[in-house]
Amino acid sequence: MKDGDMVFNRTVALESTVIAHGLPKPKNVETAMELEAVVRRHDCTPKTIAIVAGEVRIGLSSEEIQEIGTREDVMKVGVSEIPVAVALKRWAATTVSATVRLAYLSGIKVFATGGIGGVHSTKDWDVSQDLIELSRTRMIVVCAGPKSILDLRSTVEMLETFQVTAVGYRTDRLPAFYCRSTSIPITKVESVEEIVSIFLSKESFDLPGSVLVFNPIPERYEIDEVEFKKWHQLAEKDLEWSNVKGKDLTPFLLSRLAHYSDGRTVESNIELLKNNVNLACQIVDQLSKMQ
Ligand code: PSU
Ligand code: MN
Repeated sequence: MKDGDMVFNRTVALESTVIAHGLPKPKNVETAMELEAVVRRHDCTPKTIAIVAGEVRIGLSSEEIQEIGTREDVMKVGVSEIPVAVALKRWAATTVSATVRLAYLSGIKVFATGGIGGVHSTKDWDVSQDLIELSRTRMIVVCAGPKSILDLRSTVEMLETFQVTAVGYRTDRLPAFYCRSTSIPITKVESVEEIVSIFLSKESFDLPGSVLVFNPIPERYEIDEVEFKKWHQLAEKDLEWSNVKGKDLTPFLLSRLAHYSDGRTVESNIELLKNNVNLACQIVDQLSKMQ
């Protein structure tokens, strides 16, 4: 990382996997630009993180956002693959785990994303690196829950096992990405002041790991659970027939869901991202007041 990449206050980190592998073209690039614009409207600085031809970038230019959203050879990297992308001089989109680590290394404290990875419900072992990274690295991470395609109970249990401090923003039930709520209980916080207090308390005890904030999708973009289940089952059927595994699993399921829902899941995904970026900016504001 270059010296100029060191940033501290009023910065919100954004990930790039959602651009390169999570959303369909051309909505992916439009969304990435829009998220940065939302951050700027709050008088904060957006830093979309990725690896450009082997170079870690804390903050992409508009041209680079365009390129990462259109190139066909963009890797999807968690923390473990950062060195591979760098050494082999590849273009790479960073997942939650890689984004959290690189953001932390450059002094950023707040990161907004859509959904975190977690425990997949496939019969083969498939647990996202995101969970381990959240247990290791100090960051306030705003998300709309684990993706609804995951085993949600196991994901929450795993977060607990890994000592990740997780809270629900104005909800005591785990939100699950497209759905505002599930039957899984979580600790509720009422305000950004509480979120920042929890983060500062964690720091004072020298506890590593992130404060993970679950922010439910805005009501009008929520997808009905029964309807979602229908699309999800169809997507899982397609998965059975395909040979898709590992890293390609999430992008595959997301694109099948987009297909069966006629774009509804994509619209919801974009809106929950904006909603999370908004909350992240409020947290940055509060953090600068309380630090
Ligand atoms: N949730 C989405 N879209 C995404 C992701 C999550 O709705 O694109 C990405 C995030 O970058 C997350 C990653 O960190 O998927 C998790 O991938 P895996 O399950 O392969 O660890
Ligand atoms: Mn995986």
